[in-house]
Amino acid sequence: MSNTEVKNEYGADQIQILEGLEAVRKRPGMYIGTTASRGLHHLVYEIVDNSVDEALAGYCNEINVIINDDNSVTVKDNGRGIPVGINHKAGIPAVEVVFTILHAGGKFGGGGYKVSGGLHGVGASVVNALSEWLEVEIRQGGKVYRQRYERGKTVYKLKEVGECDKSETGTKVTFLPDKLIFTETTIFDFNTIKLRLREMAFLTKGLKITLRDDRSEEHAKSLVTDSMIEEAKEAMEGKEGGEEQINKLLNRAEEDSKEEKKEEKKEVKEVSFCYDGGIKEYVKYLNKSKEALYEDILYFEGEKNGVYVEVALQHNDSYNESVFSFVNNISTPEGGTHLQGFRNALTKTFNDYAKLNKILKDNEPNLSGEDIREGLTAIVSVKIEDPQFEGQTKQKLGNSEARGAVDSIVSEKLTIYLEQNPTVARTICDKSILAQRAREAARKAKDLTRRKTALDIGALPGKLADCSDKDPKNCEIYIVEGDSAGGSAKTARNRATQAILPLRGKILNVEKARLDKIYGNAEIKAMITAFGTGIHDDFDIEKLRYHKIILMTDADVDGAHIATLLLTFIYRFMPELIKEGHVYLAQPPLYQLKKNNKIWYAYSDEELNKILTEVGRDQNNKIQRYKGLGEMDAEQLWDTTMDPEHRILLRVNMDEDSQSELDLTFTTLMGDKVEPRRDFIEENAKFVKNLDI
Ligand code: TSJ
Repeated sequence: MSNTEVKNEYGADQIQILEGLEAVRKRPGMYIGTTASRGLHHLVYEIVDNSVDEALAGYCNEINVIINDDNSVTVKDNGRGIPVGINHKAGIPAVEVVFTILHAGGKFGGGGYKVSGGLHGVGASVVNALSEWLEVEIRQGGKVYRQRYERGKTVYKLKEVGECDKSETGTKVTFLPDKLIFTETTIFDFNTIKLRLREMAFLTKGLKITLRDDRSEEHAKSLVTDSMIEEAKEAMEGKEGGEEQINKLLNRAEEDSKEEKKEEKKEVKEVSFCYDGGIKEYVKYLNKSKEALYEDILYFEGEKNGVYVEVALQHNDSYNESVFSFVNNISTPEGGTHLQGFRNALTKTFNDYAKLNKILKDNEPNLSGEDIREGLTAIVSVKIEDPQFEGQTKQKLGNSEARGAVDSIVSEKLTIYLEQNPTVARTICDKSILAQRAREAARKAKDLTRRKTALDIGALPGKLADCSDKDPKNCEIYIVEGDSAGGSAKTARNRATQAILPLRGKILNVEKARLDKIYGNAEIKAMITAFGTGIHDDFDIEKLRYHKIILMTDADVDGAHIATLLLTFIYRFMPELIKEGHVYLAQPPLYQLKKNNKIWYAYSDEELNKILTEVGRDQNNKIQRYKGLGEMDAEQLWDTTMDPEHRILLRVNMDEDSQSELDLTFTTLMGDKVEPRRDFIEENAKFVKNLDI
């Protein structure tokens, strides 16, 4: 059936519907934030959220996600199936409403949900609008129904295509993201989707989520073909902004043809997650590379004023707080009222307990929230009917009823728990009191650094060779391992824009040290004062003195370890520097090859082999293996690693979508336990090589 016929049948209403989805295609950013890789992945989460809602409503316990060979994605659940009956308001089947009317989604189902997930309220219709095509198949009442849409427009009416067992119900959606919209990439990343699905599974106890990658190697890479371009030109004929989009596509096609299609060995890619313990297992997972202070994982749940609250927590022997909060299964990295309620409850309940049981004397100062949260791993998850998201990135919960609900449920149940488990209670109180003392000592040490920074220039560390340019945008600072390499770097540098800060030996592992020790550490103090931003609450990115912070360490295992220690420090104390893309890793070469007075540098064994093949493997080749930066003279260091014209810098990235995973990365790499670290390094060999977080 053609679109004209649809219009005739449903009249003015339908025209408005089509315009609605056109708006999504015109300004996709308004609906999914970005049309880069992140927005692309949001399409998948958006569809999966609908199935998770069905699971939360109690009608679905299995979701399968498949990345197909043509780069389309299939999401299938065993729920009730989207209703196929006519929705009387719209005059079309409810399922068609879901896919063609903006902001419809799950609320159309009649019974409806108490809780609607959905990324910031964006629905299935948005995914439909931004897909080249989308097909939905529903099993309900012994029948199989199907409907197809292209770029948001109905291709044929919902039709019955077969029969099935009555007990077999569910929804299957397959969609192909539109290359005209996602001009940067339409290639899904298995790992990115995997992390989100694991999080979903942790947050929805008992739900089994499977992810499978059915792509052949060739298709796992983005390849724009001639036929795609032809098709795109046709579709964009005469459209506003069409030319620009076509050009982007052409550029991508060019990039594709340039890039060699590397042969990667492909293993079977299927993962499955199911956690009957839900967030309790999440906390266990996050603490797997740490020493827990007690065996129990505390778990409280309850409902109050329409807010369903779930909290799981356990302390470990580290000094970091790893608390992650969620609303309707959506991560809230900026926290909000639910997190405030949790913190209030924790502080109040532990102080009451400590005073009542004389662990803390009446005349002693209260434990601060930070003291109690030292070494705490926790998940705070609330489900609420009408979540209000606030803040710059809409990642902060605003509903005030959530504060009270979490506060009272946690206070009440934690009080009972502490009464019944005095040993655990005592352990946490003792740890908090130690934290309180350390914090007091740290405050004194920190005041010292702070007073010095107020004096600014005069306070800069003695070892720092600063640059003369005072505009941070032009400036970079090299953090260099070892005095001798530091010396070479000082000679080699461009004095106008490049500052050098040499560090001596291994730097302090901040995962394993209390604040007083951290603030007392000379290398850390030097970095804090040189960067100029301050840390934690005092952090101010406007005060950053260099827009590039470049970590330059030896290209060996020790060097990689030092780089990781430095990154850990920056991640824990000034994460914004990483988020804003100010942190880089220098890439010194591994080899120098000399032949007939010509010099080549190789940054990997592979590259060395390539050069050798090109220049010939003669006897008179002189190959020097650099064991450390110190073996290079100033000129070599400049040529290979510091000259902005020739050097390679790796920018350190941070995947904001998966905060808890990143936290785990650092604790695993820097923690005490050897087993999880070895597993991690084996699983993530790439990370250790590139240190790309
Ligand atoms: F929305 C969607 F298209 F993106 C989508 C929805 C995608 C996928 C893969 C699944 C779903 C979905 C929707 N799974 N299950 C449901 N359930 C309903 O829509 C539903 C079923 C029955 C009733 C009822 O009250 O009887 C209500 C609803 C909302």
